[in-house]
Amino acid sequence: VLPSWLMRGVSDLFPSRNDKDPSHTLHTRLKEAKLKNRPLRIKLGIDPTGTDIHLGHSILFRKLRAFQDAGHVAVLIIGDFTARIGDPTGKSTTRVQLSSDDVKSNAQTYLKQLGHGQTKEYSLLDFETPGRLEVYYNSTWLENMCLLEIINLLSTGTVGQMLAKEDFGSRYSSGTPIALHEFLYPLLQGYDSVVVRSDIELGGTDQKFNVAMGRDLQRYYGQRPQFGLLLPILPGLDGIQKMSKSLNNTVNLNEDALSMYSKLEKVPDSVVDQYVTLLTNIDLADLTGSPRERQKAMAIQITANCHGLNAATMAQQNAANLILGKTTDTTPINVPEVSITQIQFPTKAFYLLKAINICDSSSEARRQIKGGSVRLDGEKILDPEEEFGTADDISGKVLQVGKKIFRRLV
Ligand code: TYR
Repeated sequence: VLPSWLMRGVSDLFPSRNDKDPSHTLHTRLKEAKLKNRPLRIKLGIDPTGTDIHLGHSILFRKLRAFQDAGHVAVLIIGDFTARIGDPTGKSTTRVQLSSDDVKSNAQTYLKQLGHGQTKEYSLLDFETPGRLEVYYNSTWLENMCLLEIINLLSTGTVGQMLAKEDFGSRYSSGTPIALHEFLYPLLQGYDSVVVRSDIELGGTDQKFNVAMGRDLQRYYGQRPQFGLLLPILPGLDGIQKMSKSLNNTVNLNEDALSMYSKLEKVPDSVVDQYVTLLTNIDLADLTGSPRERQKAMAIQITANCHGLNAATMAQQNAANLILGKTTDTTPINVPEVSITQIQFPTKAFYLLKAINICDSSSEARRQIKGGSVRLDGEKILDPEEEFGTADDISGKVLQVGKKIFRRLV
């Protein structure tokens, strides 16, 4: 009975029913909200530990946005304080604590990527409609918490409960140190829920423990506990491991349309349905056609979400041209890289072609250049003796020979 936009892609909703009060389901809370004309408060916290937001993160923001569009209040928590401790979830060792400056500048780039300063059509979150978004930095209340309050917080959990959390448990049994401050992380995240009076907390499936901690603490502070709405962790472009910057299998929100499209068009068939469900509003039943067509439809829609349909269609065209070997008006990506670190600069164009093994001999290289089939970032090179002064002059550019050979110089 829950709306389909709400349940789309959801892997866990808890509690589904409260034994003590069976009427207390998310359904009833939504109904009550409507009746009293009091929107629900949907919490999503993000620790600004890096600079880029990727599609994996965007699943949660899309869900948050769906709640905004349905008239609820998105409560975005920038975990500038929690980021400094680092969420121990999924980690096998204690995390390095970040400096407050790093965290502050990361937070700014996050807000920009979420669409701060843009109209709501083109941004991930609705920053525009009054009353639909509250943004908090959790250092506001966590930084100056007094010891007494911290002791209160600590008194609500037990060591056994902490060790039952999978990552702590396995570290404890394998003798990998757990620093005491790491136990504070779930409690601080839970305390955030108390401060913002959240009704629903969104998170990845790995956040169940932390979200449940929020429920306990809200109860302790005399509030109605939040619901947890958990969404899957997105597999990365390899289709196997989770999307993560450290695994180099991400698509970042700030990538250009061509780069985004070309990466997405190539994800393994096995994950296309998940991408469609979690990152678009396309109905899977409407997605007919060959696996290749389905993949393209997914890639174009996700690219369009970030860049608009025009840019996405153009990216699709450019990507196709790239494969056919035509030149594009945009710098191609996903071309094999070749190192130019061994080359002595200044160097001449014909020598470059030979040095990176595209041409077997200097004379062949000269011939190719004179014949007009060599381009650097789309621009024809016509003089074999053209000189490049330093590696910086050509580094990052794409060298093309004929219709099929592309190399990115690095
Ligand atoms: N622990 C969350 C994560 O790593 C981030 C978070 C931080 C969530 C503070 C909520 C919160 O209140 O994804």
